[in-house]
Amino acid sequence: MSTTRLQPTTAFAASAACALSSTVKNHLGFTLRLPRNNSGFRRHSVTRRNLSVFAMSAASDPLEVCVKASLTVSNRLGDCPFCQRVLLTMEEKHLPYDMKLVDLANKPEWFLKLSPEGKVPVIKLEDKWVPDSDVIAQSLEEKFPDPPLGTPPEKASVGSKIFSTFIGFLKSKDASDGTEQALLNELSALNDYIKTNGPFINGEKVSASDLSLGPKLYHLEIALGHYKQWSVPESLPHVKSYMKAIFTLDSFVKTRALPEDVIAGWRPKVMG
Ligand SMILES: N[C@@H](CCC(=O)N[C@@H](CS)C(=O)NCC(=O)O)C(=O)O
Repeated sequence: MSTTRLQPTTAFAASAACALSSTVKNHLGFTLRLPRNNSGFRRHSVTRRNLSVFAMSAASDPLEVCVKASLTVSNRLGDCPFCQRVLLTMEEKHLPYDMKLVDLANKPEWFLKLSPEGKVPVIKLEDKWVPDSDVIAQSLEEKFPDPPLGTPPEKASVGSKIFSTFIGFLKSKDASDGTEQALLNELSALNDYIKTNGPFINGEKVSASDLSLGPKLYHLEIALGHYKQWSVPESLPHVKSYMKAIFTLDSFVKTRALPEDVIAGWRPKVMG
């Protein structure tokens, strides 16, 4: 098992303690569920002493997360956009984490035991291994609400068809089958949306929908550039500025895949 311990980009110890303290503040007066050894949760009535003890504990106990390993470089994060979404969420919430790199071409027994479907990402929360980036992002939001990353429901589906239309176009062998136009229609809708609501989907601040869409747009840019010599047209400047705004976040730079891995990862789909 390859394990890589990462600290969030910022001074995590202070900020995570801070984040948990304010989480706790939001709940003052209630019986709380607070982290124990990173995995279990047990109930505590709130006292000042408990707060500082458990804020420290949450700051120093990394979350365990299984992610795809690189196909091209040993002991490095690979090219799964769903894994990057989870890592981005933890980075933006200043949560420390331990990455367990999984070779998906040769899944080890220990991994299949905790992820019977054989998929990444999976994360250990309250002593249970939780799969699926949608579920994981939601769970992290509930357990670590500060800083809040939720996207309002009416904005949550912005850009949600881009990934499937990108894959359709990438796999297409017929230039006139409409797959390029289908992708352009979705990107155009995003362009209009960002023009009036940007720079991010929820306005000034990055939110959960950006952390889901950003890695997919990264794959789109690299894979279509490589396999189809295609790029987002100049006529969609707000998509371009949106991509730049996400791709230059410290959290994104820290968790992005190597372009070579993105290219290698899509090869079977393009060739198949
Ligand atoms: N809906 C899942 C999709 C996860 C997924 O498909 N992960 C891929 C890697 S990008 C995987 O683990 N595939 C299994 C395999 O390649 O054998 C999520 O959002 O987490």
